Amino acid sequence: MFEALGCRLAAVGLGAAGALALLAPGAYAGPISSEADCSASRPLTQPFLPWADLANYALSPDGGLEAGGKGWRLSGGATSTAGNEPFFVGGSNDSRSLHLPSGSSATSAPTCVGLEWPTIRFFTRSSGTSSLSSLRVEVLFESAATRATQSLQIGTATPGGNWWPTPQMVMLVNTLGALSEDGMVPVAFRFTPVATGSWQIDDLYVDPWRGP
Ligand SMILES: [Ca+2]
Repeated sequence: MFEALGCRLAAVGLGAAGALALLAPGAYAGPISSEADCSASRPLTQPFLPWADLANYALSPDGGLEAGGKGWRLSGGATSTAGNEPFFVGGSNDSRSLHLPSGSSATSAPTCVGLEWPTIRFFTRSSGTSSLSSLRVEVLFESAATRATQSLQIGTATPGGNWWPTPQMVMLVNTLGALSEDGMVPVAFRFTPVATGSWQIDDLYVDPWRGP
């Protein structure tokens, strides 16, 4: 079964790479790629081990908002706020998270992903939501041809009053790394509340797909 699933995922990945290649051929050159440091060292931890997720993850740049949202682009009232997710997976002294009121949007500091960096995972909680509410999650990347920023929705977080990790979200854009010289694609992640309610997110991690 796992072999079949693996083949299917590989087929999906290659299909996505082919489709996305039409959007972003060649080298990257735009605001996301100019701010992303693809050579930065990224220590690996297992932040989701308490939820039976054995994968190693790297924290996205200021993914825990402990630097006040350094490198993030915040609009519509999104702001770094006091209060950490209660599991303190990033460190026992962590004290901040990201507040996203209805009508706001936040784009993470740029980072780099490649074929071996397929998913992201983070923590959320929400309040004042309705059955129509959700948090839209997109990956942003650039077309070398036009330098325009492209977006692709990669997941949706569902409302919940208590802090909890999201499911892993497969970004697909990482497959474009196969087309670049260093194997990496500069990306950023955008979070947007849909319908009523406000959200908090914390500890945005990227999975480098390496075993524990
Ligand atoms: Ca934090």
